[in-house]
Amino acid sequence: MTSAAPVPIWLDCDPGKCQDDLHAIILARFHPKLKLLGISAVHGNTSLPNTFKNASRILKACGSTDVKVYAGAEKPILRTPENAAYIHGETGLGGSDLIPDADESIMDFNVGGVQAMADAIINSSEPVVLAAVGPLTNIALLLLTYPQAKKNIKEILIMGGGFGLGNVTPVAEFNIYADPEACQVVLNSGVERIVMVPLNCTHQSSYTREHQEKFTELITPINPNFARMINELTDYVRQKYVSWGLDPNSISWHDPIAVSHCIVPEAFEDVEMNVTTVFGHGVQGEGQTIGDPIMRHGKKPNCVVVMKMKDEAFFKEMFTAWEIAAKSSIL
Ligand SMILES: [Ca+2]
Repeated sequence: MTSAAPVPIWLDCDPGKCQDDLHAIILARFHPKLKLLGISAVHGNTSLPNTFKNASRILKACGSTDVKVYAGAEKPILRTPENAAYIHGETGLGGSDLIPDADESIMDFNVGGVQAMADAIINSSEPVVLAAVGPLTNIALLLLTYPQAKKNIKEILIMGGGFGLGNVTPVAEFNIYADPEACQVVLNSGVERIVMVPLNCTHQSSYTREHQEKFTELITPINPNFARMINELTDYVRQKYVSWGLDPNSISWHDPIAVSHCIVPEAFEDVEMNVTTVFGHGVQGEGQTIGDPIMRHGKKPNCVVVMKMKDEAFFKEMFTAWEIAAKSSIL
């Protein structure tokens, strides 16, 4: 019996201080059910020059040289970037001296991230999963500039939003809050399938110390330096959680959880909704996502919102990718 061909995926991300983009890159690049076409970086967790470099550093550490990284938007559509505090030197990918410097041979300086994404989607022989795990600026620009790409998008898979909860304000999640206008453009785009994986879902998963012990046991014999790098980066995040007043034993790897939805959709519970974003600068609740599952006043669903997940199903796929990345790693 032959297994199905891997699904083409494009990853738009903002690798920086929370490390979850790193694991999304590992999952998208190494999971056998996916074929990563390229990565576009966007402003977000840190400045664009940093997210662009960080994506290449992660691929380099994992021994991947055949997937290119492109730079997308450095700013949100109508507002200043959220990362201003991080532009002065801090790369946003701290905690381990094993992570290599940026590799310019896998960074494309000639083609912009939005154009590269459009080319990859339009030229793909199979519809592409477009996974967005940072602010949605690049995705909005893609849909406005290259509407012909829409018909070859299998789904837009978004890590973002929160329904009744947030992580920047009581009601707004970071990726949406950083560019709510872009989110509304995406929701209005008419793309047939948009899947939103909000905090309500990702908070149901924790990378506990027990998971980390299992990681160390499994990955160290394959590649001790790779295991050490990931553990050092994880410990750095656990310290950040303490400084933010959060439980360091309950890290949520939000971004790879969203990516895993296209690998094991059966591990998630999806609800069709009409979703809108509160946009406009300085308005009450800006960046909030509002979901209407009842579709009042004749509204149509424009989004699948993922409200529940099976934690262990996600980690099974993540461990598969970690093992393959550890074997491939140059560390
Ligand atoms: Ca991210």
